[in-house]
Amino acid sequence: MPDSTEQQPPRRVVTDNLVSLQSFILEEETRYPGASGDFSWIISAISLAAKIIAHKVRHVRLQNVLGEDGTINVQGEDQLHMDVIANEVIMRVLGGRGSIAVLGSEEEEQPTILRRGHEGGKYCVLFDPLDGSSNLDTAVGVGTIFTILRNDPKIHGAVETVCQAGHQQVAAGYVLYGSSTVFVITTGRGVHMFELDSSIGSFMLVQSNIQMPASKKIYSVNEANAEGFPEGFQKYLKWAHQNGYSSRYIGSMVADMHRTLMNGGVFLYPPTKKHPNGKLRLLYEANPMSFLVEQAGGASVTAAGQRTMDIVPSQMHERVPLVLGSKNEVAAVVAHL
Ligand code: AHM
Ligand code: MG
Repeated sequence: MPDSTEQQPPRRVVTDNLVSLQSFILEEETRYPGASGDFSWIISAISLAAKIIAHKVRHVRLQNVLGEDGTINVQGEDQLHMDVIANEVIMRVLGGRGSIAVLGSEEEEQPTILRRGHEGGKYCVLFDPLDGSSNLDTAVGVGTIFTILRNDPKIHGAVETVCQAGHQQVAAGYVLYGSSTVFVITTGRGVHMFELDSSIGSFMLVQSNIQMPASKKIYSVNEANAEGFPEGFQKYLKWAHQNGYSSRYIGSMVADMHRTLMNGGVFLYPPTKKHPNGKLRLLYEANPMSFLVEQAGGASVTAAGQRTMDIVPSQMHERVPLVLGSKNEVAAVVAHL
């Protein structure tokens, strides 16, 4: 037995621990007694898919995967090679995870049922495989957006299963393939950011509990559509012009939202002549971003001023006009609507 009076070496306190996405999620799961580890398997699959897509995105020219695929998706949009590749990668990686019941993608008309009823499957995953892909030919940042929902085995249809209000999300996040590749996630306990260290193949924690500034005089909108915006949005823009606001618009939602999350401001996609319900899809674009923004202290509403995450969807690909970002900036838009 060591003598307890013996002098111990000084205890070292490490405050700048290196934490991978994998270990962060495993740690999160230990907070839920009886957790099976299924959830961390799904996040680990998404991170694997993200690494494969990040590699492809970085080499689109060398691998000759720029340009159109010659196919059209359910939204009537021309699919690019990279849309199809990113979708296939996520489908193949997530398809092997036993805890997933249903997968839904922007690129596919119907949700894919992996297992039902007695076959199990606790979760559904919905995603936009490569948001902003039309920017790839100019090497602008693009991203993958995802949301994880619970599967209710009592609901029979796959579409009905995934048509859940945003406040029911279990987790949501995005991966931005920009000048660096970052993975931003919330499980309802803050927003955390990981950066891909490709030399070791891991996403490493670089910022936890991200909080966005409550105010920042920046709006992000495709202002070329302004004539078709409802009057309230036009009034807001006029007010912003008169009040010293700056404009930033990349045209790639993940990149625009990442800047908004980190620096503050407001991102808008109002109804336009071409898209009377806005362009962005509720289930796999608006809801995940809204969950992240609310967790970071911001707000997200529709053109009618309703909380985005309270909308009960009726279709997997439905669109919603969107206003989200810093709390006070969203309030300033709403005041004009
Ligand atoms: P996508 O999912 O087909 O790539 O379209 C969504 C993208 C968003 O990334 C971006 O915010 C928006 O379209 C830009 O639209 P617009 O060119 O009308 O401004
Ligand atoms: Mg998209």
